[in-house]
Amino acid sequence: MTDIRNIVILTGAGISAESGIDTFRDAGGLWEQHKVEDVATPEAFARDPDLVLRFYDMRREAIQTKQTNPAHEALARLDEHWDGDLLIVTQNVDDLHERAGSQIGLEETRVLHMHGTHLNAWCTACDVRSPWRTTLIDRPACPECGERALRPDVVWFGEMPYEMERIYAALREADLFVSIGTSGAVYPAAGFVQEAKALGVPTLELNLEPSQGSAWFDEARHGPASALVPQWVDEVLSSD
Ligand code: BV8
Repeated sequence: MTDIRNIVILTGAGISAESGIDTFRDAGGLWEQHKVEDVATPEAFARDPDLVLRFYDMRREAIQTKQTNPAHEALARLDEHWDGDLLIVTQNVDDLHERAGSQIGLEETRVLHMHGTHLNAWCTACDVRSPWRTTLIDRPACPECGERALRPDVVWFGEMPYEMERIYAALREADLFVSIGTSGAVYPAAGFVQEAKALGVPTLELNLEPSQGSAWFDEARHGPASALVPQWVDEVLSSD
């Protein structure tokens, strides 16, 4: 681990599982309760906005009752002490990375929500994103333009994820790519390990079980994130 300066970390629902936030595919995960195509697509929002807004109101309220776990906290520690480049790309729409202390006070955030966040509302009239912690089902007015045209600020299936250029640029500069708590089922995130491999970047998977892309990783460690991530961060910081 000696000559590692720039690290890109991808996180998924598995890193927040031990905080009590449902994952997508695990038994009882969100997909069982709600078919993807019914709630997380622009078509579904056009067809039945109440169903979609209730779905996100429920999740937005739920994440605000959850706490960070040792995996989030270990990445915040790495963020604080790592003087190389570090980018935490999360597929999660919860704010547990930030609440654990990642990125506080830095000019450029080191946590990137490629699929958006529950804690913003996005106005489809004036295109402004406003911090939001309550419900959208009652069609509140946009704080900026007053229009009642707010939607969740999340990337739905068929929509382009956020900051893809910044992610690919960080992968091009990376000395290590680490994937934590993700099944590798959803693209383009699931393709980052192949991108890293093509760039000759060493890759590490930390996951409860082998993910769909497990075979692409140079090294894979399986177990709960709350154990694997603090251990890996200790290794990295002690090698620095
Ligand atoms: C797009 C926000 C065009 C909303 C989400 C190529 C091939 C096939 C299909 C496609 C393709 N390219 C695009 C597609 C279509 C589609 C897609 O991938 N479909 C899949 C279903 C086949 N992708 C898209 O539509 C994307 N947009 O392609 O736009 C484009 C793209 C690029 C360039 C040009 C144009 C948009 C996808 C984003 C959709 N929005 N979320 C919301 O949250 O409601 S996706 C959502 O699902 C999450 O954000 C995340 O990405 C995904 C869930 O996956 P995970 O986070 O991995 O969670 P999961 O439950 O699956 O797994 C949990 C893992 O954790 C498991 O492995 C488990 O073992 C592990 N685990 C559990 N507990 C623990 C643990 N690990 C450690 N410790 C524990 N305690």
